[in-house]
Amino acid sequence: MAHELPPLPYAYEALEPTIDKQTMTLHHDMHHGAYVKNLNAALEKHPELAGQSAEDLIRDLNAIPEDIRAAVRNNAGGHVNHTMFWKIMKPKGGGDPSGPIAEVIQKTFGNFNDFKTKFNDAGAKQFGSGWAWLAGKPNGDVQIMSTPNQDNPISQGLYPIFGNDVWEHAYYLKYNNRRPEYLAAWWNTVNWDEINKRFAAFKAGKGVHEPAMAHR
Ligand code: MN3
Repeated sequence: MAHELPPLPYAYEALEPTIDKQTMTLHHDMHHGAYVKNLNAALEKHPELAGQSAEDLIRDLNAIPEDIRAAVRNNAGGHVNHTMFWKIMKPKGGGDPSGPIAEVIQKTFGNFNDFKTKFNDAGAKQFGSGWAWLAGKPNGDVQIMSTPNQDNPISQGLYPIFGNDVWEHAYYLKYNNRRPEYLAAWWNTVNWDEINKRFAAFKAGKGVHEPAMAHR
């Protein structure tokens, strides 16, 4: 079965003023759309992989045939990352976290402001394109990290609780080269309910299968 571009769960302009309509339109329809299209094109060469979820494909990249490994890494990665990204944002989002994610942030980083500073720093220092993450470790702890390109913590045996896209395509129209300004403003879009759902899945030991996407 072919991978599909999920619809944006709100209007293109819904995250304004933090993220503008044109950026959201291009980012979802063109960039995410291209990852899905290119992933399906790569998989046509290896129909034996057709039944695997995008998460499964990037979980063990060494298991992917070498002739499509880079394409799967970039495009299944891009598909997984953006499918998460749209859902962990929402109109009128932001504010302080609550529930279990607030507790683990306080326990691990001291307080929310220090956590945000460290997370934004990881995003600002990621050279070129990539992502900043809060990732879950196999022992149940969490850590801040960054990845280049469309790499996802799944490929390192970690759980992607949430991440922010620091590719220029995510912010350049509005913020130009001011990535730190975008990183600081982005918290106004965050959907803590969705992040708490992902954190609960991590804590429940559900691995990195997203219920909506796993099909095995
Ligand atoms: Mn992107």
